[in-house]
Amino acid sequence: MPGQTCDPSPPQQLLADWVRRDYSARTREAAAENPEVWRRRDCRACHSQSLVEVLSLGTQPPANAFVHADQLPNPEPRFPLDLMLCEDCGMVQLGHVVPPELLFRAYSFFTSMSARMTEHFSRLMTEAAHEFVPPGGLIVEIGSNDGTGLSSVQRRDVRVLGIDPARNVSVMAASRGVPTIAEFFSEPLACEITRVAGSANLIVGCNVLGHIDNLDEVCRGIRELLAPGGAFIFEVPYLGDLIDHTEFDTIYHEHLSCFAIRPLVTLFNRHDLRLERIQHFPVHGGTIRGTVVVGSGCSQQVQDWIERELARGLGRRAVFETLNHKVESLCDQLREWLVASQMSGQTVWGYGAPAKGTVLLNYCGIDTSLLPVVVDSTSAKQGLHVPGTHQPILPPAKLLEGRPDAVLILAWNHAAEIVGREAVCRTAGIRFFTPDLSEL
Ligand code: DWN
Repeated sequence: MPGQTCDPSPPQQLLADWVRRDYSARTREAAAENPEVWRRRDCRACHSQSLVEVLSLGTQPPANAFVHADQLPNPEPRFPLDLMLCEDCGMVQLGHVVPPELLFRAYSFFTSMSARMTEHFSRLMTEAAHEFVPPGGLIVEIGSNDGTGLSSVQRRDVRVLGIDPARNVSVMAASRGVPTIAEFFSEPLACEITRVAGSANLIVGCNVLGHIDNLDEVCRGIRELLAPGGAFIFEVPYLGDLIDHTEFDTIYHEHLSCFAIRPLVTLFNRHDLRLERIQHFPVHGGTIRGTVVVGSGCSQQVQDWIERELARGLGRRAVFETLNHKVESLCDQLREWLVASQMSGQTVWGYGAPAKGTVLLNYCGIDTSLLPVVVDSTSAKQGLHVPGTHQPILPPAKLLEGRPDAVLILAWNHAAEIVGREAVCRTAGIRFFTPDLSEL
């Protein structure tokens, strides 16, 4: 904020005022950038050019670009979805970048929609604040979405600040009392926050590193913003789980990187950052939480993870040859089951319209003839249609009216929560399946 003198450590209320006054005006004026997709030629973690394609999901519409009924006859944008492997550091990444302005300015995914995820992030914040944040300290969350994580910080003696480029979710966060800068995280923004609010004792970024093309910029921003003795805690879906459980539907344009530990250490070390601790959680199909501090190398615990990755060949092409076969067979089985259901007069609906559902339906070619309807509890998605395959999205309450014979849980990472919520439907005889055709 040029020309303004700032208390280096303003209280929470002043942070809220600053964000409201300065950033809401700026973001309202921000225009969409050039919508052209571009091809990345070097690795996001180490900049090697030894990139080889290991899986192609063809061309797909952006997974969260839900379609209004009056737009259905119009052609949708589609972009290549090819997974590349860096043969030097083992980083797995998309070959094409869809402009982030197109993907993230208006967002239809809200962290608060899952009680289980809300609890998960609340625990993360409580534990991390206890470990790293002194009284009066600052927590900054990158990709803070609707403020679910930061609003769960119970301590009144710490300040919180969210950063998220999606204007709609930033407004939701503000209504929860979380001042949120509706911007992409960058080094200049980190400098500005440091100047205005002081440095951060804790920086959190959950399910956000994979969304960012320029990871060097993020690391430089973290280095700039991090207070001495502070930590950056991140969560990302783990590549090992993607491969073990054939979670190919988590590959979409928003997820530019699929992380293993080895390339993460390569990336952080290039920026004087040290991966100190790794924890593994079952959420979102298998997630790793990393704790990063200023320094070099990595801890022995992290090194052990790397040894295990090397032993199982995680950064090698052969692993992806197997993955390709597993993807094909999962799709074939799923289609055969849907066709058989249709032939025997049974109806199957989808449950959840997650981004991963768009990939699954489009890649497997499951249109409205095989799966006529999808239900989802997110009101922002209801009334719209799934990108590419065009299933209408209805509220879950419609299940009991429509009485399909079976439900395919597209949001399989929330299967337990969904089945618990829809106990009445199961009692009414509706059967619930995940995409690998396990019945719940
Ligand atoms: O990184 C990302 C993550 C974490 O979340 C993204 N880029 C976008 C998003 O991915 P997703 O859309 O695949 O997320 P979910 O969490 O699998 O989406 C779940 C969907 O299911 C939501 O649309 C809400 C819906 N749902 C529901 O209808 N009833 C979820 C629950 C728990 C329910 O009970």
